[in-house]
Amino acid sequence: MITIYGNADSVNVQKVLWCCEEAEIAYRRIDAGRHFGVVDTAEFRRLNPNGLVPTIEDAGYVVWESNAIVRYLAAKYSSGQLWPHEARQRADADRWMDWANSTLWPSLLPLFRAYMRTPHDQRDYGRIEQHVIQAQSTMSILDGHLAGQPYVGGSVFSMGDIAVGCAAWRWFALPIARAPLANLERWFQRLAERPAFRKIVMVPLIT
Ligand SMILES: N[C@@H](CCC(=O)N[C@@H](CS)C(=O)NCC(=O)O)C(=O)O
Repeated sequence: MITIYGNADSVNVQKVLWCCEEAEIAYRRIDAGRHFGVVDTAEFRRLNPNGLVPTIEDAGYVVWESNAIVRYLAAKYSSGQLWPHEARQRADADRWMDWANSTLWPSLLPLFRAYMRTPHDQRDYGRIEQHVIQAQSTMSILDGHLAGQPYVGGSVFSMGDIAVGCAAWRWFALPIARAPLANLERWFQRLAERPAFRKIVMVPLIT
């Protein structure tokens, strides 16, 4: 049984929870981060000096950084499935995982904050519009990639879809006007057919 520290509505924690559900890894989750606190305690900082979630413990072994956790769990518990064996197939999934953290989420976060983390009467809709344009441009990169293949890493579902899919849900769930991106929408529908995605990720966004 692994222990996952983190609040269930965090985009990064959801990657780990979704991975566990897909790979049928037994886990318990301890609320931490945001209003739950915990991350600033000395005990937690000994696990993760950054004071961030997700952080996991697997029989005394600690991992933090959501994508590193997903890679670790996929390699250990889902080798040949979530974790592609062939080096190039793995790199295909891997680079989109890094892209999710380096490019996709940073382009969605300002929009997410301006909408979900801002009270209704304080929202700046002009600024939100600018954030939507920026995010749309990033999503169109993913759309172009998905023109030639059904999943982020190639022909099968993999850890690559997990890292990207959690952010993509925010894009589709926000009540904003989006220009159509057919390949992206088809991929998202494929994810939405997965019970684990619906259970962990497709939950209402909370402020
Ligand atoms: N690069 C890190 C980012 C982790 C991160 O920023 N986590 C946020 C939640 S999504 C956090 O712990 N924030 C502090 C808090 O919630 O108190 C990862 O991918 O795990």
